[in-house]
Amino acid sequence: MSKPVIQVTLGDITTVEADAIANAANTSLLGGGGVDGAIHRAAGPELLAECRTLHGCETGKAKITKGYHLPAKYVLHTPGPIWHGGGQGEPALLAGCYRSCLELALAHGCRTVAFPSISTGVYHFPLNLAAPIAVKTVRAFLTEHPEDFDWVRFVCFDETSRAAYELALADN
Ligand code: AR6
Repeated sequence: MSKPVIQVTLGDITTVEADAIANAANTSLLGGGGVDGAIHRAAGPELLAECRTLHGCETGKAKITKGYHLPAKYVLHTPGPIWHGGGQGEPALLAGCYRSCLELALAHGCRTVAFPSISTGVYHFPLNLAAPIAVKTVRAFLTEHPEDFDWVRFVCFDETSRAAYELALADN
């Protein structure tokens, strides 16, 4: 088996054919704006119905649901940290999001996983700090589990994000 690869693309994560896509959720897991809203719209109302059974999720952790009308089989819902200046454990919490999602993906036999840029939208985590944390955490997890994944992809919604993740991938 060849080594799993980390990719960066520009696009809409709701169209990605992966075993699992991550959702930058909030702790209620009951939907919202941004990528969360887009995922719920594309998945259909069954997604919210399943989310209601989960009773929320802590920041930095993740919970899994089916993907319903999405091309992805599963959704990994993870509430990222809201940026408060960096002194409230935000970096460790953000790393926890990526790790928790990959742990769940592994437990469910998902070999292909796509992530949006967690916390860098309305939660205002600085992109230049978030991208290296994301890349480093994913890379460390894949190194620990070299046989279990084919690819992990960062699906960026704008060119600025794509450039930040490309840079982080090249630097790390
Ligand atoms: N595909 C990929 N990325 C997307 C898409 C999409 N379809 N739509 C937006 N993005 P945000 P957060 C990008 O605000 O900062 C919600 O209301 C977006 O451009 O979605 O973690 C939740 O319910 C940005 O780069 O997530 C929470 O309350 C990135 O996704 C809160 O927002 C994350 O932006 C979470 O805030």
